[in-house]
Amino acid sequence: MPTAYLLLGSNLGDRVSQLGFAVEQLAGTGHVVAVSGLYETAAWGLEDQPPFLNQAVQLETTLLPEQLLDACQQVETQAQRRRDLRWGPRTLDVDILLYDNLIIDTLRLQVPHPRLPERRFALVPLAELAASAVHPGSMKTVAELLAGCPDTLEVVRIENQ
Ligand code: A4P
Ligand code: MG
Repeated sequence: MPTAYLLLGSNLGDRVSQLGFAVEQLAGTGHVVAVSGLYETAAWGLEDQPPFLNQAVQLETTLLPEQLLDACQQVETQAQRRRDLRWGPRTLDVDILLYDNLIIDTLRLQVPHPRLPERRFALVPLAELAASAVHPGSMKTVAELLAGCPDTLEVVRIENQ
């Protein structure tokens, strides 16, 4: 079965519950093999907003990439996610980081996630689950991407589980 790595993010409302809700919902779309710890990071990109909690999820699924994106967006909608500002605050964001070793570049979906190599908040939780997975864009491992990541925002594991 194909393996996807997803990144959950939340910086509005009860962040921990919303990430838990997302994992529960995703379990209905395949087999959740592993989840990372929860990591807190200041907002990247649009800085004037509350800090994010992020978590990586390893999912085995028979959904094709576009179907998985549909499922991710459905989970966001169920968490009352509103889409008004790019990179703005959100109750829940579910992004596809990797899907097997596929490279996808359509209007609606880019995999690997195009900003993965420049985001410590995504690489740190992903490395907890899949440090030796190869990023098919650069052919580097996740650990190598993390070692070369220019992002200086501190990613802190929170003790909540
Ligand atoms: N899309 C294309 N490829 C993908 C993919 N691999 N996974 C499209 C998910 N979606 C993908 O996303 C916009 C469109 O991207 C979708 O309709 C889909 O067709 P969105 O979630 O509606 O909007 P967005 O999230 O505001 O935009 P974007 O550009 O996806 O933002 P990012 O990259 O998700 O960044 N700081 C910290 N510390 N932690 C965070 O989690 N997240 C963001 C959002 C900014 N700063 C952050 C964090
Ligand atoms: Mg998103």
